[in-house]
Amino acid sequence: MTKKNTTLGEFIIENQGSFQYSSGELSKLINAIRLAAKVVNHEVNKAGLIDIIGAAGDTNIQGEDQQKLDVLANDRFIQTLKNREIVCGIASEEEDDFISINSNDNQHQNKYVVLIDPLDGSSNIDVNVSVGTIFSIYRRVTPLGTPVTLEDFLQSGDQQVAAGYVVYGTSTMLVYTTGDGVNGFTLNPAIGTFYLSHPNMQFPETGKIYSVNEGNYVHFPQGVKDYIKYCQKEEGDRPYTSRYIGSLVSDFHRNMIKGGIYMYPKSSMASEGKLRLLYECNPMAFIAEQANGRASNGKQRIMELKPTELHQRVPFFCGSRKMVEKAEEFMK
Ligand code: P6P
Repeated sequence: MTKKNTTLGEFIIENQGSFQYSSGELSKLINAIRLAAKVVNHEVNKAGLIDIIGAAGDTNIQGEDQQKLDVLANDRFIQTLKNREIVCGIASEEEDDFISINSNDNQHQNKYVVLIDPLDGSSNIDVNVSVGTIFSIYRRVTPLGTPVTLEDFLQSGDQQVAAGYVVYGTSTMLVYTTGDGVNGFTLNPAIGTFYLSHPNMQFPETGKIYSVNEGNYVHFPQGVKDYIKYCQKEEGDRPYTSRYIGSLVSDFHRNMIKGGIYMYPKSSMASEGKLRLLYECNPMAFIAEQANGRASNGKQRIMELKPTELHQRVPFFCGSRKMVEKAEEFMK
């Protein structure tokens, strides 16, 4: 077990050998994400001070108003990944199509693709509620040396080599996995260094927190309604507590530490729910499973799903294993 207060940089070097595919490229990739996270953190933390909050006057493919920080975070992560010359392709919530990185000949020799939600929960920015970055990393499946294709991005979550999130909250944390457990690093903003503060993070097997937008209750499928009523019933260790920040990364992070379930079900308003499979649900599912939690679409593991399009949505139930299993029972 790596000792606390190890820096992220030291941790990456110490654990590089344990990663079966490590050729240093993945370490460079995590380091690039570390740098971009610091830059975005700096911008997020002063959002109220300079004119970068509020709508950017544009909308993304999701039809959502792009907040200026969305655009800034997207640009920062894409630029950092391009400059480090370690990926051959990027897909982002803020980009209609994937980006093929082919600025010079050897770019195509890079074997990783990154899928990212650069600033999730951005509608919370103007009201000073925490937001997050979510990233997912795969090895490409098409031949090295050729431009990436959509096939490189439409891989099931079980093929991820790494995934993580940055939560810009009361403190800024980077939490990630390369398939060997989940570790959390807290940024010391005074010196711009991430320190290992939460080694080997694990979801408690069960919990007493449920996170769902109950304003959509009337539109939920009956099984979801029945599970919510189960959470609220005075029986045994219930009623549970309802905690919903409206920022996936924050709700997920709290529930991983305290125990709980996050739900974004389908509804009569959103036939596949709201969250995107590739750059929200798959990376959070990889982290959840690596932390002994569970992530499903209500029927099967999120990471088994075979994606069919870049921005597809899926219903999402994620958190303490026994709570997700109980919710699935109600939805059978
Ligand atoms: P609603 C933010 O837009 C997000 O993608 C997640 O971070 C968050 O949990 C969810 O949507 C909130 O959606 O419909 O409850 O406001």
